[in-house]
Amino acid sequence: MSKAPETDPAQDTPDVRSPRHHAVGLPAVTNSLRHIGAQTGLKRGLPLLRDVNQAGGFDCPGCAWPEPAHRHPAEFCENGAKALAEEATRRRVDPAFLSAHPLTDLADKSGYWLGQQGRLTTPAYLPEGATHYQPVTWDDAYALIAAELDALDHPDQAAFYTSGRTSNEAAFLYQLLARKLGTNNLPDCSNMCHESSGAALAETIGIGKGSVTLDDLHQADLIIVAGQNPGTNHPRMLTALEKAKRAGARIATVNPLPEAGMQRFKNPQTARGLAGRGTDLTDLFLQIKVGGDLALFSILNRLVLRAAETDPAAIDRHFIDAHTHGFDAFAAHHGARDESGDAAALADAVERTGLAAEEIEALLDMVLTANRIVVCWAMGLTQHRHAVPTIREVVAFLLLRGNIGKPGAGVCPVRGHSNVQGDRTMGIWERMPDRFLDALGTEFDFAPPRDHGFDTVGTIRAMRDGEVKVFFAMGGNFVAATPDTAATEAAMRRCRLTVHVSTKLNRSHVVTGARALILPALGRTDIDAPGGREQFVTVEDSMGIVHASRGSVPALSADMRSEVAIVAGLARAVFGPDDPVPWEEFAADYDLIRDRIERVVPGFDDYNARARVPGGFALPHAPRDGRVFPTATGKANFTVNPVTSPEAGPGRLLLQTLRSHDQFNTTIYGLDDRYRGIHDGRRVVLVNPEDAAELGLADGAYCDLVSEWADRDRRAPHFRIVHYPTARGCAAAYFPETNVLVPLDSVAETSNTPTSKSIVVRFEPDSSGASPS
Ligand SMILES: Nc1nc2c(c(=O)[nH]1)N[C@H]1C(S)=C(S)[C@@H](COP(=O)(O)OP(=O)(O)OC[C@H]3O[C@@H](n4cnc5c(=O)[nH]c(N)nc54)[C@H](O)[C@@H]3O)O[C@H]1N2
Ligand SMILES: Nc1nc2c(c(=O)[nH]1)N[C@H]1C(S)=C(S)[C@@H](COP(=O)(O)OP(=O)(O)OC[C@H]3O[C@@H](n4cnc5c(=O)[nH]c(N)nc54)[C@H](O)[C@@H]3O)O[C@H]1N2
Ligand code: SF4
Ligand SMILES: [Mo]
Repeated sequence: MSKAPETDPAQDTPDVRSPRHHAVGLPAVTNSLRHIGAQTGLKRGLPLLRDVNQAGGFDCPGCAWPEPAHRHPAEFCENGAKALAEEATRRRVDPAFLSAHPLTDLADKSGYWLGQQGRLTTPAYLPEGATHYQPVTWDDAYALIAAELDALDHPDQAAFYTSGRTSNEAAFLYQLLARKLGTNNLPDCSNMCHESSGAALAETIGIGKGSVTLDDLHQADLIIVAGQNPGTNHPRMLTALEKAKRAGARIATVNPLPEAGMQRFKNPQTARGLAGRGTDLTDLFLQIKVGGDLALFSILNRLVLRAAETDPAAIDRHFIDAHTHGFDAFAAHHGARDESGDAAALADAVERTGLAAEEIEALLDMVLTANRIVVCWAMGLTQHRHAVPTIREVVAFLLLRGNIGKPGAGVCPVRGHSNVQGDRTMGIWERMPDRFLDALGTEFDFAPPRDHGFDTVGTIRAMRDGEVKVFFAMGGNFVAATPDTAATEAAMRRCRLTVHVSTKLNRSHVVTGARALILPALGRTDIDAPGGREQFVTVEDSMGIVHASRGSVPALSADMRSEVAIVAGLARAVFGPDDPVPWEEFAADYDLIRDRIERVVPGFDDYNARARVPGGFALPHAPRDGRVFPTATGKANFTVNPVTSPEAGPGRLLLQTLRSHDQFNTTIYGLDDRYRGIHDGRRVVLVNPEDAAELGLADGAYCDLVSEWADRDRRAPHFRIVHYPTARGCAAAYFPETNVLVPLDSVAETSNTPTSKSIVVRFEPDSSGASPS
């Protein structure tokens, strides 16, 4: 019997040391250079490091953190360098590789191994029943897809997934292709990521994006970082936090884990950071129980309201009266003055958060003395059943003291992929509003479909049920990133055709429909010069700044195409020679695409001119720019969010699935998680020593993780137990190895985001038979 990919021997025996208490410093610099050296060599590596995140250069393909206006010559982090090395590698997956590796071999390899084989350099086709992918011409590939789409009973039997690296230009054409075909089935990675933020923000402030700029962060009095690990996932955010700190800000960190990056930052751009002690970032660390944030912000709001009874300045009454709706119901929900009620609410919050009452009061003191507050968050808040109410309560917290639409204050959901926010702006969403569809239809003279399409979880269910038969992915690694791995892989296998536009080999290429295609795309780092004329693309960062990105290094093969060219070529094959959309012209000159975007999407006036301004331009944001709230009520909405939190039950822990320092989502760069002291392996589960003692889990022992859900149990074998200072009652392990534990039907209310941060698990003896003796 073949070995399952999860039991890759390289991942079997992790070595565990003490966690670190500071981040970055010299090791980050040497690690960056090591990755670049190993993958790209100096000839490709040096131009990359020179150009990344510089005006005139290319946007880092890593996370969505923005660039400062005044750039340092080295404006990147260790994980940006790893992302560059991974993408710009000289290693290649070519026809020889594909003919040497039958699919059964590839299906047996770990995601790490697959990614390490190099860039995809040639279009590849897996005919029905074939044992190997084989080279195919671009025209044949397009014709195959067009024929399968044409054979569907209805366009809604196709789904078009997007991952967040796709440029604005490619994303705009891609959604046009799907909608002209007749479907809104445009699931994206955002459905698993910040969808909860988008849902909560759209309802409360009228726009699903963050309201702060880098300057706001620098000017804040108090920054609360909740459910986010910037030291690993947005490393240059530490520079912004350091700057804020030096200007007098205080920082409160809310996290079940004491993440090194939020403790002390050694800025590699300064001598102080490289050789000295660095900067202490966190003033108050609240080690919250997984899922306790709604309880925390709820009690905080109650206490702020209570403070306002004796000191009216505790809330911004003028802002509340002028700009908000629903305050009375909100205040009533948090109760009138009543000492026993307040005590009971506080006791309940202590129970649900695992925090001491004094810690909550310490945060309250910081809040009441701060005029400008920013709350930053990421997946620790969005991937829970009650994620949307949690974020609504965060918004209410900011509204109470007028902390939206003034300098130094606001909401800061920190986005993941480098253009995930831009993709949404371009229409990658299964539920785009009518005003967008109207403008798109007018511009391209067709009637876009109006029924909402499938999101990510909806797409998996539809594939499972035979309703979606053609799955097309613009980037990403759908089967590895989505929940319920076994169910999702089975669903994918039911498709008639699966197509992936990709840069690197991954698990989704080897778990296929009856037929499959891999289409090799150029990435951010690659020079894109169709017909010899160099083109640039644009992206939008987490703070709504749109700017240009131009590749730096020659593509590894002439057979790779830009995402724009791929969409345009496919669209021509699908819609035929008479289709009036000038697909070929778009593919030759991206300015022509930007002209169309300007006419369809608000905020892009003078797009081509402003995209050429170094540093780009800011999209309008009504709440930030003028305290205008385009909600249903025309005001910012207070909401009523009954307190709830997940319960594990006796003998169980709440498992959160998170990222190591050596990965970008499903892309594994290496097997270390340096800051947490984990080396040479990924199958670890972090457990509080006191919980471990109660549950009889010895440090270093191996176990199975078993998740419990209404339909059945799910098992992930062979995890090394690591005693670790996480909050009581909680555990942590890396995704994607643990996605097998996340039930497809365990999703957030409203946003339908998988609850990847609160999975009830029990521990059983290791069933893999692979435990080292
Ligand atoms: N190097 C690197 N960079 C990345 C990525 C990557 O994989 N690698 N991924 C990118 C993407 S797509 C995204 S979305 C972002 C993700 O960025 P993050 O959200 O920082 O990513 P996670 O590793 O999922 O970390 C979640 C953090 O929330 C904490 N947490 C978990 N549950 C709770 C909770 O209930 N409450 C609170 N308060 N905290 C909790 C965890 O302990 C952890 O510190 O990063 C982006 N950047
Ligand atoms: N359990 C659990 N599951 C999670 C999460 C979690 O915290 N826990 N996080 C969720 C989150 S926040 C997200 S965003 C999703 C991520 O889900 P995805 O976006 O689907 O996954 P990625 O791993 O980012 O995709 C990596 C692949 O994208 C391709 N790629 C990279 N760059 C490019 C490019 O420029 N163009 C093209 N065409 N392809 C490219 C490569 O082939 C690579 O293998 O995962 C989610 N899944
Ligand atoms: S912070 Fe994010 S965008 Fe910036 S260099 Fe690092 S990975 Fe790239
Ligand atoms: Mo994400």
